[in-house]
Amino acid sequence: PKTIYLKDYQAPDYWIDETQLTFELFEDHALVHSRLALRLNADRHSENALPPLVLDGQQLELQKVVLDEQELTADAYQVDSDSLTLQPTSAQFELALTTRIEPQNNTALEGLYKSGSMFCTQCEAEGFRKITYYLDRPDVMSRFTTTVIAERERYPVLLSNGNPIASGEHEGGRHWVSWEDPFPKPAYLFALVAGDLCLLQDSFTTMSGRTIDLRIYVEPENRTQCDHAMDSLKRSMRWDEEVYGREYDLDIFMIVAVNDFNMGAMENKGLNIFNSSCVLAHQDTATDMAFQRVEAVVAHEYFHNWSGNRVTCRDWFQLSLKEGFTVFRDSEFSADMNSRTVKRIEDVTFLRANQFAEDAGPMAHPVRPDSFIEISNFYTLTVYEKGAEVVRMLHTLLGEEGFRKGTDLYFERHDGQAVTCDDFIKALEDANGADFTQFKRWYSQAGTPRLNVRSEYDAASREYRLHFSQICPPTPGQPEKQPQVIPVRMALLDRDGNEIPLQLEGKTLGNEAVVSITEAEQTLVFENVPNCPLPSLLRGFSAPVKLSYPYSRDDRVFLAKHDPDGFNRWEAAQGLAVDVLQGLVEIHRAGRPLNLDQRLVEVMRSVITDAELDAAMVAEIIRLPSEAYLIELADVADVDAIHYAREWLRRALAEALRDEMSARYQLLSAAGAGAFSAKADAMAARSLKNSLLAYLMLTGEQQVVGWCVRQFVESTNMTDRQAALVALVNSPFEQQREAALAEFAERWAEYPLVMDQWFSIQAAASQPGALDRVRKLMEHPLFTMRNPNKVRSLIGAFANQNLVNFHALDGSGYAFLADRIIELDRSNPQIASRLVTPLSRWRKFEPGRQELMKAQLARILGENPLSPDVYEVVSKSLA
Ligand code: LEU
Repeated sequence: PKTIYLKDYQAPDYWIDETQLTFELFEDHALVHSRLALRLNADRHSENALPPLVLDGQQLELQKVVLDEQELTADAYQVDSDSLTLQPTSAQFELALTTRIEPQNNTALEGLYKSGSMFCTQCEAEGFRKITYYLDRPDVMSRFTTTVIAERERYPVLLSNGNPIASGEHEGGRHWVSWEDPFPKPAYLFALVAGDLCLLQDSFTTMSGRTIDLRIYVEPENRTQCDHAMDSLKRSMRWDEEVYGREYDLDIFMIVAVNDFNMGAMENKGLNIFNSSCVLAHQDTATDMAFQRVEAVVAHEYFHNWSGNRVTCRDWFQLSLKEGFTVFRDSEFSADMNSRTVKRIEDVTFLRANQFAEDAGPMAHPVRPDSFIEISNFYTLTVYEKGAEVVRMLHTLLGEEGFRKGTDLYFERHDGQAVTCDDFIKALEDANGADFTQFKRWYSQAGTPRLNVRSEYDAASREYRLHFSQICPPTPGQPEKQPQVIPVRMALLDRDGNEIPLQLEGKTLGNEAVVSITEAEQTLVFENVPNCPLPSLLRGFSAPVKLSYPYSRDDRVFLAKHDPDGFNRWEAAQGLAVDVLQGLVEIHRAGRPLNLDQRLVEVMRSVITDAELDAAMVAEIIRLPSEAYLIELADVADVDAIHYAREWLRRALAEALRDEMSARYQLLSAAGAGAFSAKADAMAARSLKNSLLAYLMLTGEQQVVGWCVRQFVESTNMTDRQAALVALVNSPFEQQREAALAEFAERWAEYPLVMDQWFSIQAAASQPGALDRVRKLMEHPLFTMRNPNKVRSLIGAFANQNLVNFHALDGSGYAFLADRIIELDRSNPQIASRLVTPLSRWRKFEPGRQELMKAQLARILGENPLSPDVYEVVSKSLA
């Protein structure tokens, strides 16, 4: 496999101004006819020396090549496994091709494939080349017209990008529809759908008064589960007008839900295609978390219409240009729709447990990578989530208004273009007279910077000094790093928890300020500070760094109770819990008995009994840091000790706070017993109630088991029902557990997304014997390795969430995962490659486990054939 480098980027030799496609769909094959209007890229070549035309194409059967109405014989072009090459004779010409493909056999789910009985496409990043020969690169933007022809009976609905312009009947029960997309786009945004789908329809009036036809297409049985997605779409459209001034541009906007999909969803122009898990939501079948995910993903794909489609990426190294920006946009949307602080806590928790681990592992790469073998491997947490953090920092540095000026200029300047991350930054700079030269290191340097802070107070001069030092650890290919710009949102608190007005080097800054740390070592001197304060640093997680300040546990308790900033109150409580847990891990490893720090109990007690505090915040505060996060924080992680200590602490807290927890649980149960509501406060109440239930179940009291079973049986929504099931599955009450699992499976057998949950709850349950259970579940009639959601819910949940069992000392978890990766690589390399992640983290563990994990990686690497996808991740993991 070949490595591709950003530094080798060259503009294309030819442009494609027009692309006309005709698809003839049959059960055992499809014919793709294309007609391309090509033009020499005169900036790169002269008409006197026309370069050969090299079109990308894979797994295609080429049937016909016609150059300017002349059919070419086979000696006039060359075909290999990745391309079609021919020699043009003029600077402007038309090329017509016919290729034959077999969508029904496309198990990789890239290009044109079948999901159940429908045809659909997934072209990003490089799937279009599996449909027809083309310049399959994002800087080639073309106007597409598409005609789809299929049997009317089986495929009454025929969709593609843009607006429908004509339709008609053919002989033999076949029909056709033509679509025209007036906006030039790269091939990765192409989409086609053919199926027997039903429709939820609505409309939206844009800020300029245009009426947009909104459509969500799903399989008939899912028709009642689309309202939330439609509502989310309308709110997204309004939000993008209000916050970014962006109006929708076509007359119609469509979403299609498919069951077999490698990722979450895809922003194809005017025709978004979604994993059904990111569209369908009804209280009977979807949890509150699923509702929020649908809202976020619908928004994300919709926002891409501007940040991605109207302005797209020049090359795939710039992926974060559209993804980082769009994740930032969707997370701000979710923050505006729900609780801003809680959304931030969720995002930060996710980032620290997962992206930080990626940044510390063998696949660490900058937000804008320098090289890759397989671009599919770079749809990563770094490109998406860290990329969004980078945009968030720019927003923090420029402020709301300055940022908006910058994005206005960006959209105006680059509309219809394929651009780079540098162009984005340049627009922000130009609109604000800012200089982000140093800031851009966030795009080029991998790794999570550490920001160490010390303080000093001088009572005589009333000066308070904060000494900052930053260091970014080496990552593959980057042994040394330069200092980055780290915006620190902060305040200083007095002994009552009040903010002290900030005076920094002669300037008065207000009670809260954003200071930029730009040097490896830097000291800030605050003046007129009456008493030694306690700093509240990195509020709202204003930079994706690992902050360390020598807070004592008492300081953390104080901040958890008194910091006026909600995010940092949570952060202080988390920090306390991390500190307590890390202490317990050490005590357990030393073979000494564990004891409970009462300060943590008090913090928990005070929030559980605080009826004023947002219930969702309480739920966040009492949730202990995850095992994954504790592993990430450790130099060498002792998985068993971490699991033991965390479970011990959960039980100890449940016992210590039994009365408070059960009182609040019962109050919340009674209050939630009425009609279902999907409003934020109702969701918050369920979230807290269910966290409390999980704790209370650890006491092992019969009475609590009774509550749990009752909640399982009586609840009228999936959130409560599933929470009760999780609590039972993780309990020692075998009879109740098995009964609940059986009843659940029987009741929801017809609902694939609900059954995904059923699989994943069992795969993640940490009791011994989990691997046997997972193996048995693989035999379940509803399980299939062909459906990515099923693979994620069983294999993925086991390897990523069931850490004690996955890391079993005999290596059985590793061998099992390697077998699945090898098996999947033959049908779906993208999904196989994603499953490698847990094994790639071998450096985190002790030598025994390291050897076992490496042995499995080596076994995978020895497979022949091996996809470039899996090859890249495995070989880099072993390097
Ligand atoms: N662009 C998609 C997204 O919105 C990802 C794609 C690979 C399906 O995240």
